[in-house]
Amino acid sequence: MNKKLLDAMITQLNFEIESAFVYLAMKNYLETLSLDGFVNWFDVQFQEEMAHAQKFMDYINDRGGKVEIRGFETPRNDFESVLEVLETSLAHEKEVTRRIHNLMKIAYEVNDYPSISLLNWYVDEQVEEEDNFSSLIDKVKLVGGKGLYMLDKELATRVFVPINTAE
Ligand code: OFO
Repeated sequence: MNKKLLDAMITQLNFEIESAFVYLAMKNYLETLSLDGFVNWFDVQFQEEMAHAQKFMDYINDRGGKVEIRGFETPRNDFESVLEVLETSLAHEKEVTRRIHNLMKIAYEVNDYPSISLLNWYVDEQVEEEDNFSSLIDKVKLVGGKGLYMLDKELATRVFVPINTAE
């Protein structure tokens, strides 16, 4: 694999792991509010991010590259409200999207067609990731404080679906 593309992909897989820990910290903040549905939803989000990282790792290994696990920033552990958690999440996903698009740009520069094919999956996934959080923000704004309990029940039903069967 092209060295620049491989390095950018390794950076991205580490950012996916960092994303997992961003959501794990949020999950533990939500535990303090006893919002079990939100806790479940963010736990699934944590698992999804680890699966995103794993998908990159499997691909790099398949292409004969060497994965490196790097350090990352301590995630934010305290928030003012559920809404702030969700707005921070949406901003985070927009940053992930920007990075995935940049990765795709490099894959095109070096004409790496298998990587372009792989990255198409992530481009589509990011549309869903941003939509998930913006819909949740709309719902929380709509129901306000009292309706949060009902929304919390709805979020308790989210289950983690492994990537291969989700495709
Ligand atoms: Fe991996 O998509 Fe969210 O961060």
